[in-house]
Amino acid sequence: MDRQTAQQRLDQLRREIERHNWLYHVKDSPEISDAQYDALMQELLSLEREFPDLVTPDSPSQRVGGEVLEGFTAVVHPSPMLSLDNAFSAGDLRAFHQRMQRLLGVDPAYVVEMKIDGLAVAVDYEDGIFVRGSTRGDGYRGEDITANMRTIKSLPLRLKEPVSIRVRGEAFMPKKAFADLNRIREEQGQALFANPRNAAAGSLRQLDPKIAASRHLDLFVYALEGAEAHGDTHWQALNRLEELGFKVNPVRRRFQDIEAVIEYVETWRVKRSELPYATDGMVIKVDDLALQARAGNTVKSPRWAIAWKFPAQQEKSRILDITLNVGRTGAITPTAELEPVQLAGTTVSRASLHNEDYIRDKDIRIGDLVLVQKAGDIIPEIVESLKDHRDGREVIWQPPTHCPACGSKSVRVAGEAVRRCPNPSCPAQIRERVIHYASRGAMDIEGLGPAVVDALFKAGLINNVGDLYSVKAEDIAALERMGKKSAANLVAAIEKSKAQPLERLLFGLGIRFVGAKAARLLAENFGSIDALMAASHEQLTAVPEIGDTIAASVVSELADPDMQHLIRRLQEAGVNTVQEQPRSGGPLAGKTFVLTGTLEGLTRAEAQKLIQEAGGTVTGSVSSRTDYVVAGDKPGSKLAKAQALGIPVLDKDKLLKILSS
Ligand code: 3BD
Repeated sequence: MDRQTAQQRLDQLRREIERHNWLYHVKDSPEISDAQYDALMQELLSLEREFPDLVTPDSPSQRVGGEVLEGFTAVVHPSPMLSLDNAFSAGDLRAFHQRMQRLLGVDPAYVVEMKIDGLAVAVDYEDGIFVRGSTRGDGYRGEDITANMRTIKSLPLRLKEPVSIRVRGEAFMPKKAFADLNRIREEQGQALFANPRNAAAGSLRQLDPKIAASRHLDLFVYALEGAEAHGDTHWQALNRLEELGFKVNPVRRRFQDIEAVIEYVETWRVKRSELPYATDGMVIKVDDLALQARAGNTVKSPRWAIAWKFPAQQEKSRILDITLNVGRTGAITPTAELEPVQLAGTTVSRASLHNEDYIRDKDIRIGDLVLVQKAGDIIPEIVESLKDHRDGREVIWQPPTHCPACGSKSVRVAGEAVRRCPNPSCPAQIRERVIHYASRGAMDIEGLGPAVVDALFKAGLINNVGDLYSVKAEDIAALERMGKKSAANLVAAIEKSKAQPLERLLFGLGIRFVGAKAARLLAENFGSIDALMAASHEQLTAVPEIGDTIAASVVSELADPDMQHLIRRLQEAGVNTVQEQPRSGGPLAGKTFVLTGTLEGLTRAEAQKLIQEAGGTVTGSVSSRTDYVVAGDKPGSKLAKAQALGIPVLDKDKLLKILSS
């Protein structure tokens, strides 16, 4: 076949395959058999093998999963992906409606949609071709997951019209795909996903798109950015999205009356378990786009929409025992060991009881029949003891006088709810500290989870965090269930963690009250661990958002000889303890910014972070050395000064544009 004929045939095949794909995965009404579909696909693949330079990104052949990525690239959202306010009762919905009436001066019509319990994503099309998929991330910045999104069969790679649009939706794993996946993982001895949402999120975070392709993900879209260009209402936008080839949830209705909305969400509370996908509520949106604009947004969420959360599912179970856990800060937490029950799709056999006051206030006893629920449908908790079911054999639990791990006398500091083990060398605390150090948000050492940490302890290969960097591959390989390969991988992962940014190390050290955010602020403001160790209480509290509690904890823990010894050992091992300078290669490298006024949907700290991550510097006052002034609502004198000096002034949209360029 000559090139030109091949090109024509390829075009034809792609259109045809995508149409059948759409018929099958979106419309749910296939016109050809699987065998016929396969034959078309085989022809496409063989032609593309013959003419590899004619392969296009929107070819259905690209859905099977392309090359393995090295990592995900960050993407800045052109306009922030806001969150949703929550309503938990009919009363909350009525209050929402009254707010709308007051704000808008009319009785607005509402669109009600299912709230899919998946992962919020955005998809971009240029001239009708799918070009990018991204996660919501923190709303301002997400990750580029184009390759994984392409594997979702209901996602159109080419729209029915050549429009350039951004669409938001929820990627999810259907219940059946989730059950199948977990069954296979169980057979293969792999960790199970707790729920379909985690499974969907985990699948979209795979660097190998072939894995994502094997996970049978799906996508419902629910928002068209710049919908005004396509009609007057959200309802029209949804229909327009359907026309363009997207999968829009058919469970959607328009109402004039809030009482009818309440009735509708109530019917779905009961019926939702029949749906083939997990939902955590319904979303109520003002239909008219002009009214939406009039209602506007808060920094966090649009005022014109609200999520009605389905109440948590509850089951009864019995407390078989109350056991103790010692955390990395020595906190001794009681846990209820439960008779296993099925709850919202998973088996629950434990629930945290938090502390002794919680147990006493709820009068929870060993042997009690209890009501268990999943908060946010993930973490199980005990709602109450069913006291009518007691037969007198229940046992009142006594708080531990000693640490269950090391036997030290436990202490309860006045004003604190928890009881603690005061011994910093307590093996249970050290275990938790190592697990925390290696965890995702901290040094992110892949393969160093609780089971491996336990094995390393048991074999005497480590006694604390500081030992990690001298563990040898051959010693690990000698452990049970650890091959040569996984030992080498683990050592490589430990080695790689040496280069982690200072903020991760600070978080990983597990200083009390220093969470990920405080760690970042400290790293940015002090620049190195040595500088931080030399910092006084006053210097610490001079950092905005660092209060007395954090400052006191940092000063006292960093002054501890064991901590100082650990930090020295980490430095000697080559662990990075200084803050990386702003990326010199960033798009804003060398540029100085000043912020003034409030930016809609973006706090000052967030704007500053985005600029710094792009290599720019943010200063407090305008001078001739300022390159740009970013002005929001109610700008101060800085704007006037910028104008006087002829310094370019950006609004929020322009800033986001530069950042995403
Ligand atoms: C759904 C925002 C608006 C466009 C903002 C009104 C918060 C997750 O099915 N509409 C839906 C669904 C989610 C939505 C909007 N409509 N925002 C919607 C949504 N039918 N799940 N979400 N999101 C999506 C979020 N995600 C993670 C963390 C915080 N917020």
